Amino acid sequence: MSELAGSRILVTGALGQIGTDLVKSLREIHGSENIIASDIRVIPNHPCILGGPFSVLDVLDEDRISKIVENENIRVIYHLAAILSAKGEENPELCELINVVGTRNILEAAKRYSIRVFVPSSIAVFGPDAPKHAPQITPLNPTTKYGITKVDCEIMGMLYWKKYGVDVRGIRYPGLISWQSPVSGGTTDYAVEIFHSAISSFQSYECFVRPDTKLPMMYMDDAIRATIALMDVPIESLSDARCGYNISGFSFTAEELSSEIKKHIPNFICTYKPDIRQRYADSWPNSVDDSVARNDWNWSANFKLATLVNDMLLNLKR
Ligand code: NAD
Ligand code: AKB
Repeated sequence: MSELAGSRILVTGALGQIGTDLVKSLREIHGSENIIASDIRVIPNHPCILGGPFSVLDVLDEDRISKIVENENIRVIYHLAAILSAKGEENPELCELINVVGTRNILEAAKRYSIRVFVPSSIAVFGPDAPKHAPQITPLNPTTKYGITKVDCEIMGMLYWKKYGVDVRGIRYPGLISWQSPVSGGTTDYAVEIFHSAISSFQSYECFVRPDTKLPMMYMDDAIRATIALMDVPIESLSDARCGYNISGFSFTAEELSSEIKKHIPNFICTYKPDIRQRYADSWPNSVDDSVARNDWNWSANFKLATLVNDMLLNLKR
């Protein structure tokens, strides 16, 4: 049985891409009533709101965080509220505020109430000087504001663990591909948008990165499995990578993705018009080495490009 069985769990930023899938899985495992979904916005009829308890929560509001934690007897937080890379470069001050101050507020609550916390990191922690197959340990010199906030949060997480014993855990997610919610504000969004365009009546997509752009990617099913597994693993298994484990799904170029979709939708046409997001993508690695996660908590991905494309198209068409 899960070590966290019966725990009351808070998810911040729950109406976003990851939260939509994570809340559903957590409710299946722990019971709907034990998972408090929260977000700064309300989307009527969103599955996280219809499927169980939901609270409006701005992670910049420390008092409200405390109130929810106390009232709901929260033992675990999945802290997903953030501003992603593309939106973060448009508004770096907001990115720093939400990502860094929001995370500090959550870590402070975790310290005060002895809560286990998941704080996601990203492949955006790597900069152009990191090896293109990024190891777990390498200099982290990101050139995006978003990447800098993610490095800050990994460092802050380690500080709260080492100084205060707060059980902080995190994963450097690759670009995530999913069908249950729309995406916006990220650089890897093209790998999701392309599917929506392919099944539309236009059967065409104008991709905002070059065809040879190759990034680490992962299907959401694998990402959710990794997240829940990491949060459940006994604390002794975790190493100093605990706040930012590399995990690898697979890597493909934009052109390889388009070709795979074409196998299912022969009339599909992808054209390429790189914009500013190309620069962010170029600063990130092509793939990551996840041997530390494999070793510490037996991580391994299930989905490959062909199975992902098949599953995405099946679910979106439905
Ligand atoms: P998302 O943008 O889809 O969702 C983020 C959510 O946070 C949104 O619903 C938004 O309303 C909410 N939010 C924004 N400001 C808030 C505030 N002040 N208070 C409360 N909620 C607020 O993001 P996501 O893709 O679900 O990402 C979740 C986490 O995972 C982020 O930390 C992100 O950096 C990380 N991550 C995501 C990916 C990916 O491909 N999706 C990859 C790497 C890392
Ligand atoms: C983004 O593109 O900003 C995210 C990420 C890789 O962190 N998907």
